[in-house]
Amino acid sequence: MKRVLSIQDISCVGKCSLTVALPVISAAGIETAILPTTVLSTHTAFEGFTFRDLTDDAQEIVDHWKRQKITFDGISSGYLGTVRQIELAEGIFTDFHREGVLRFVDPAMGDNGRLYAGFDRAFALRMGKLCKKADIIDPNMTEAAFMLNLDYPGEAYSEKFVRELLKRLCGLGCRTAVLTGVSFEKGRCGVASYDAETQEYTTFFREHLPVSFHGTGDVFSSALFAALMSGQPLPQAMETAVDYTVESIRLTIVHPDHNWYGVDFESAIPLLLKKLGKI
Ligand code: PXL
Repeated sequence: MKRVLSIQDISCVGKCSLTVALPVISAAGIETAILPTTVLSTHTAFEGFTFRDLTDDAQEIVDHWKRQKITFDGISSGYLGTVRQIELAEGIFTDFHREGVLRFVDPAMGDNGRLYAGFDRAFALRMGKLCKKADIIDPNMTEAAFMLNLDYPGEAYSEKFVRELLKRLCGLGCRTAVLTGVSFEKGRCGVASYDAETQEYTTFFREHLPVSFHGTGDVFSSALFAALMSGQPLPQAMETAVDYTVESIRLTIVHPDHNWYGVDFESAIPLLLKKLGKI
């Protein structure tokens, strides 16, 4: 069984970061080790959330793994709450790298043109530097713009702009960039990718559900990472992750009393397993 490491926070309530990555990647039949970098009462869209920084403990945990000669087949980072946590992730991507290890960075920092609470432009640029350590990154348009120090383009952009943005993202130092939340026509939404080695540009779109939920980026990136670790080539992994995310949203909104803070990714796991050829 493959073993991967997921580095990000635990938001105790909120359906994001580790409470998504752990069940989704495990369901895909991959052993999922975790490194919790912060424990929050909820994700940061709630008012008055608590924030316990675990960076010092996390470093001790990593040092123990090194003494035990523990290795990983894939390493993924998500929301990181401070610059020190970015440095911690950078060290892990360096020290635990071996031939064939997939290094995945989801620079989870913002959405809809705005950074999440507690982040500023300097933090976003620092996250951009972490991407140098990655084989693949999957920002949304907000995160891409902030990492590249560009104005947020809003919803009016061309395909040419997206192609150029993807090349610039690869210029951060990763081989592959996947841009999420891309839409070129009303009613369709999906992802676009660029592989700097093969120079291949790929897109995948589905119907755009007219709603917006926290945590969908984490659902997408967990499924994309799981699909790639399961051996799916990038275009197929993008399809798996988009379809799983859309199904999670669809199954959320069929319940009129659904919560506002996260999607029902749990109910969509059978579809993920089908897309991965497990059932
Ligand atoms: O879903 C990304 C995410 C992860 N972790 C925390 C967050 C968010 C988004 O708001 O606040 C703590």
